Amino acid sequence: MNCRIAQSLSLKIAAAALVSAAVALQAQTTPPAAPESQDAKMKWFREAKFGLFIHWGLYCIPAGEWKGQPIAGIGEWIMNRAKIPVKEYEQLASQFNPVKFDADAWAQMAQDAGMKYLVITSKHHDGFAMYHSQVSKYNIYDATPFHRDPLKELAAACARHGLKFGFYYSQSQDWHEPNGAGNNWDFPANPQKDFDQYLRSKAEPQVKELLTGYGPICLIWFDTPQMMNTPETKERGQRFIDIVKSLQPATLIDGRLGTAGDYVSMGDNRIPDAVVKGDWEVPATLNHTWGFKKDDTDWKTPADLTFKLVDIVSKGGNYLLNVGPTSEGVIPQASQDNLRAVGRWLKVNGEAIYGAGPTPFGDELGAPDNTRQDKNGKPVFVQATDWRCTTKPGKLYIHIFHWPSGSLELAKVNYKVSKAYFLADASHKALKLTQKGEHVSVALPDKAPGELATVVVLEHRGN
Ligand code: H79
Repeated sequence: MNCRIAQSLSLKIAAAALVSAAVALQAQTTPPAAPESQDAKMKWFREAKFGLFIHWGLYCIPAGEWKGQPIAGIGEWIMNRAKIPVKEYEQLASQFNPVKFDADAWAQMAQDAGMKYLVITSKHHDGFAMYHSQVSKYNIYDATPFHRDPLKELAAACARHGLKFGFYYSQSQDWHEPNGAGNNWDFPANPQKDFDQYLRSKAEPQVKELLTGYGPICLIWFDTPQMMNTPETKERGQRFIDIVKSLQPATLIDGRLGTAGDYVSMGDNRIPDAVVKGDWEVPATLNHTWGFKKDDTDWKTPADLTFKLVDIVSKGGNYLLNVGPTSEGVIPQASQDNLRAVGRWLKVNGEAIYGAGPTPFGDELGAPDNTRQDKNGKPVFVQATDWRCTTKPGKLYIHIFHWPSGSLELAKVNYKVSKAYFLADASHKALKLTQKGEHVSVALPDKAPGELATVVVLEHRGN
């Protein structure tokens, strides 16, 4: 090669390398622009309605059994429930080699299920990081034969599939660290710990890693805010808020930081009885555990899952539904099948879910039974399950779960309904409709035309 050309070429390459290094550096140091308002920040979340939660960690190896004994309770708590010493639990890492893990297959499944966002455990209470952390060697890249960063692969796969990507991070409990909350079988009890030492040396720097190395993070899902949920300890939560805001101001913070986040997290598997205003989410399981347990095959049915999704949306919330992949890196087949069944329903009926608002009614949700009291002395709420209503401007979507004979009868309809049709009917053929004041009647065929739930659209004017 001509020497001058070679020289200028290598100069160009050097210049290009400098520019790309500068761009990379800029990406690291200049945070993306903050959303213009809280409404703008929440927009995708309010549209999404349905997300995939993934609990994956070392606990999927024992899968609910320790030294031949089944350990009761949720699978990811096995270290705590069986009081497994750190030195023993740590050894699971050397066995963790989930070679069947396929990030695109997981993202594809979430997409098939009609889910719009995915939230995965980057570190659960056991303290093991499921990504390549520089802060602690106790991570899937450095401490296992797998020697890959599955969260990096998943972030890329989600981007390819148009899914938003977020992290669960257990900020308070860390049973691997002497000063992390929760482990009192190897270490001193919580009040004797130097909790801020743990926060500053592990949790805070790891959250920084997660918000810099994995592209746009739609939300960060903190959990169990022990030692950071009182007025005196609020400052600890604020430090996490400051980190998130400085690195990715568009990232939402869930409701379990200990300090108010961007939305409310309901209790695990807790669906409220009535409409709740504001932004909220129900984290929920498909069986009775978050992390994989080989003996738990008590799966919720597609009909139940569809009902719960519609129920939650009709009350104004989001549904974050969990899978617990195995130690091979596979999402249990029953979980996949049941989620895909919901996805097929959503393919037809998604208009009534994504971006939909809550019911204007409320009586269809159920009523308290004043003759029976729960353990708090409150009347037991008896849920009704015949139908639910979701809304968009000019439209009521009536999701029918128990098919009535002859007609759908709705009282208290405060709108002038102009047309009724099945959402599944692309031709929008009008159903026979009569309205007398606030009473609306829609003639129905003998059998439900749809599976899982049939949606009748009522178009209206006014209000
Ligand atoms: O990540 C999932 C759970 O591991 C986590 N939140 C969801 C999203 C969670 N952490 N703590 N809790 C839920 C409450 C835990 C309650 C129990 Fe237990 C754990 C009941 C049985 C095992 C603690 C230990 C209370 C009794 C024994």
